[in-house]
Amino acid sequence: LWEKCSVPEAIDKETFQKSFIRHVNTTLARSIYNVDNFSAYQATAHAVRDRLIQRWNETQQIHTERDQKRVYYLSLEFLLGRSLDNALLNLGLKDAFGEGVKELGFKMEDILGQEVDAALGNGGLGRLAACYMDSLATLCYPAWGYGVRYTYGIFQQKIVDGYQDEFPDYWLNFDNPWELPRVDIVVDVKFGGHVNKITEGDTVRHEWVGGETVQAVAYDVPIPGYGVKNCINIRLWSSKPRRKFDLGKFNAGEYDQAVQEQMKAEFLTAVLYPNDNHMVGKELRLKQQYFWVAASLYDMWVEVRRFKKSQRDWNEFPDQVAIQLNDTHPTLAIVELQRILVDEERLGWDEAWEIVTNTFAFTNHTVLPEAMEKWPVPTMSQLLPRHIQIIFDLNLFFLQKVEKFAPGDRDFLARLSIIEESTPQYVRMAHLAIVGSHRVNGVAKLHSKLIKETIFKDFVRFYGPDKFENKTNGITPRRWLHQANPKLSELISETLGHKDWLKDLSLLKKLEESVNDKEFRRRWIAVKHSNKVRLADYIRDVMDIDVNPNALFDVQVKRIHEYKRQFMNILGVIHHYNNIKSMSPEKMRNVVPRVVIFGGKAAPGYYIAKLVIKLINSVASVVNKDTNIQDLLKVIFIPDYNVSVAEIIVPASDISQHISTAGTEASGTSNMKFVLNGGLILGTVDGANIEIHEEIGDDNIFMFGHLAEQVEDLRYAHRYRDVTMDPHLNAVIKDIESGSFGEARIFAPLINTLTFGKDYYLISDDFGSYLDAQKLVEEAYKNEKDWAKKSILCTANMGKFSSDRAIKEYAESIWGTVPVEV
Ligand code: 26W
Repeated sequence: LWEKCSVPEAIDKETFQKSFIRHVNTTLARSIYNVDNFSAYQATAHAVRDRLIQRWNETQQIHTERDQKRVYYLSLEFLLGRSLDNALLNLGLKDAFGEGVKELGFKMEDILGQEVDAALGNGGLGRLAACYMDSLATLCYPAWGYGVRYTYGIFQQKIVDGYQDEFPDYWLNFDNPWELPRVDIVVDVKFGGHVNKITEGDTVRHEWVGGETVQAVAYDVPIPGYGVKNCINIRLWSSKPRRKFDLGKFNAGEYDQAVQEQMKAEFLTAVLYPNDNHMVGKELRLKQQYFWVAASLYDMWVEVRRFKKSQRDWNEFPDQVAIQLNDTHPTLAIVELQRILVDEERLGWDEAWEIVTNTFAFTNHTVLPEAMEKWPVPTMSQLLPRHIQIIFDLNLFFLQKVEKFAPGDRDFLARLSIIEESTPQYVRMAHLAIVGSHRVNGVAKLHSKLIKETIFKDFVRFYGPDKFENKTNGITPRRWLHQANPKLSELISETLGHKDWLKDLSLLKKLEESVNDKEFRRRWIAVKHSNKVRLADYIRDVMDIDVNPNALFDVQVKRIHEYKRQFMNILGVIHHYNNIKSMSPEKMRNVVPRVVIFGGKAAPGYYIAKLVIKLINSVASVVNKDTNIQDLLKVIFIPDYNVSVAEIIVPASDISQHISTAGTEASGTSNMKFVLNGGLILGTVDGANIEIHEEIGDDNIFMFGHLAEQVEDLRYAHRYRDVTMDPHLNAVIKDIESGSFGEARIFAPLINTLTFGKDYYLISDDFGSYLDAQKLVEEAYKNEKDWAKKSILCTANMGKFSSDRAIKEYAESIWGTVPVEV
């Protein structure tokens, strides 16, 4: 019966159409004569989901049978975007399903466009987690992700009068076919209460009692591998109240109070905090973190109990389980595991700690001081009274070792301490994460070097350098080339004669052999052009502005942040605009028409970042209607930048900007996406730009600006000496101040960051070389043939930046896990 009931794996058009119609009838309860695009999306999604679930089941079963060491990737963010197209491609169903819907009177494109993004993340860190899940599945590792099922993802951005406005992202409004609710998997998570110290003979144990309990309900999101049957899982936790509501109050007629507890509990996972690279110490955020971490560890515990039955020794736990901490957000997991082992399993402290530290590894994603998580001790004592005791004990034992290592060096001790001795005291989460992990890694070569020399320097001295590693980030070529750029994917596969490159990106290298093939170059250029037309259409649809697809598309899309210097970009645009305006008609003929495209969200409380958005839009509204400059310059701010918008923008870029102040961008991953799609980059000597440069060579990238090792001195000069501002920059500032782009007083706080603010991000220092680099870009673009060669060589040399390479490195040198293929 089991065999007979199984959903057919594939494949052919008719089989798909049957399941499509069945879902229209049963799942959607509609007649086949009443199917709009959205219903067609739902029916298609459910037909795919059936097959995903089958693979999911099989994978989980086999991974349980084999009982190999597993990886658990703990991330407070998974920025998945849309799932349908990705699932169709990874399962190899795209062609059959495409023909199937066409015959039924639909266009696959329209159907795909119905899906709302799963936007459970802010930016780099969340999207990295999503790419890593794709690689873990594709490479067949026994792995799970654990995260939070936010009711509201990252806010939706609208631009009103040039300003950013935020709207709630109620992504679950309609049914979500990509999750499997596990109503039977419910974990109690406790907050507050107090700790009883119980002495039994000469042993002391602690009992955490009282407090409130919130329940965590599991929702599973299947992640299919590409070209394999493996389908792994992301388990997302949603909060709900333990009791329905207070019946006593309800019966007394106090209805609102009766449901209060319920509402409070549901509030816990209601919203994703929209801050990227900036710590805001909200108590609810700490509660989210513990809630998620406690539920996840308990859930892994089910596995552990399974092997407890098999009489294995506790010391083997780290041979069975590897837990990767995606930044410091899940650091409480370290404390929670120690608590479980000591208080509940009654292991000795040192024995427990040995197990804990061998289990965890920690990835750092930023060096910005304002992004470092630290929590006030009083807040933590209230919410997690037992955990704060454990943290203080851990710190005591840790500092005793430090004291032995550097006797009498009180400053060293204070710098390393997990507790910051201020009023109030704070728990430094990064310190806790380092002390509780066996491995710490940065996300690009420069970043990993910098953390060893700056923020974690003292830890390197204490532990020695071997605990600290580099794992340069990567991106999945399945979504970021095959799916986002189907035409280029096809051209590559045809040229190489296979699709194996999608699983081994280093095979792209062979494209180099075609670089002098004129016909190949022509087709390469044609693909880029059609992607630019696709973006131009999108811009017309959402903004009602026409842009010329033959112009140079110059793109900067990413979260808006001072360190990323979108401000420098728009100041450069003003300079360029004024330059064109001053030209004679003959000179104008030499100017390459340019469309400068911006996109990205600012954290709602980040005043300066929001002003940058306003300035961009103000400049756009002046430039775009200035007929004197013909069509030589257009400025576009694309609203609500997200994963699915990125999939349209990335393949269409000629040049993209990654221009952070040296030493501030840990890695960047969109830089990799652009270059993989044959877009050149204009970048600073920062993050992964450096390694991209190493791979693709001097001729195919535009690098400029000061180096990380110069930054400290430059900042010192701004602070204590008179530094003359770059003259071009000065002229641009004067222009803004004269009201050329609207009321000058609006932008005064922004301009003050350059003058009174001491230009912390060194815009003045890099402005001259930035303009020079832009000139080189313009000159190079005039030579279509050479530009096409550069573009091809970019793609051909991006093998290193596949997330498959990154995941293999993690598996081999940190986790010690091996693949188990279904
Ligand atoms: C506590 C507030 C907060 C929230 C998010 C602090 C820090 C974060 C993230 C770690 C910020 C982030 O996304 N960092 C980015 O991580 C990417 C993936 O490694 C890198 O490519 C980016 O350079 C880095 O900014």
